Amino acid sequence: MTPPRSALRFPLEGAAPAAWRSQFRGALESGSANEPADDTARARYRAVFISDLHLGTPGCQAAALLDFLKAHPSQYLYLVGDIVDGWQLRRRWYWPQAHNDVVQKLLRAARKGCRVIYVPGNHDEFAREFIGHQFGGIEVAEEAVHRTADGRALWVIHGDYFDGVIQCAKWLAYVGDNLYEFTLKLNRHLNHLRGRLGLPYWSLSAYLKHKVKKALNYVTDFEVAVAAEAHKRGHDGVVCGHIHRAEMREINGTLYCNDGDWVESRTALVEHFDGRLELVHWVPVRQAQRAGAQAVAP
Ligand SMILES: [Mn+2]
Repeated sequence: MTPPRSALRFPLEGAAPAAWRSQFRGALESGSANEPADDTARARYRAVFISDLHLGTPGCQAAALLDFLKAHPSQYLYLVGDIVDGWQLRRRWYWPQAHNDVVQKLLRAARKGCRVIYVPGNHDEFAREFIGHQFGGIEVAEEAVHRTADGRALWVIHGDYFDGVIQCAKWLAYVGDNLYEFTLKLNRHLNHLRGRLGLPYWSLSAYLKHKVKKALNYVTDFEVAVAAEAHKRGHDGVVCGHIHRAEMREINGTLYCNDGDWVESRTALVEHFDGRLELVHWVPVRQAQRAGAQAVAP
């Protein structure tokens, strides 16, 4: 499957992008002073893969993500698409300080010698215009191949090229996106209530999507298609995101890894120095303290 290169357009036009650009420029320019001590720590992981941060939306769990990034310094950091949500920023401007902090953290990692590779997704397809370029030390690539310490070749893509709905009828994806946004809103209120009752975080939208999409066999079809394409291209495995379902398993002899998302499940894929891959489900510090440092079921 050859990804089409059409319909690449900078989606942010008008007042919002001016604000975005000035904030973003600020993020790019400031920073060399007052570097926190955590950056001088040695990398604890060989590689970290994250995707579907959806910065620029209220659903993005930026504070938790920042904690995760601080706790997982690495030699390679792959940003596997849907990092900034251009679709939603175009509709409504939303860019709190925590989202700036995440961008700062990524730029700082690149400055400190971490190789940061950004593979844009469908929500940040505006970044596909910058493929082959780099900004602040972050390389933008249409796709990448990561070689693990134990010699495996992993194809790194966002995954939206495999999504028939998005590829064939973009308007349908937009409608789905609005519904999704509503579910996330409901989810936040629900979890606010759960928090007051002392209950751990529970993802309504993850639950619904699990039920609905599983029923439609969407997830399985996606996983099988991505793994098959990776095999066809001669890779040992694939790392993708897009469907917001963290997973790591062999599919017909090819390793399929999905690093999940930072809207609902707060998940990442990490590679240890011996080449071992692991899915990390990040529990926010405050919540971990409340729940007695126990992992929360998805
Ligand atoms: Mn996506």
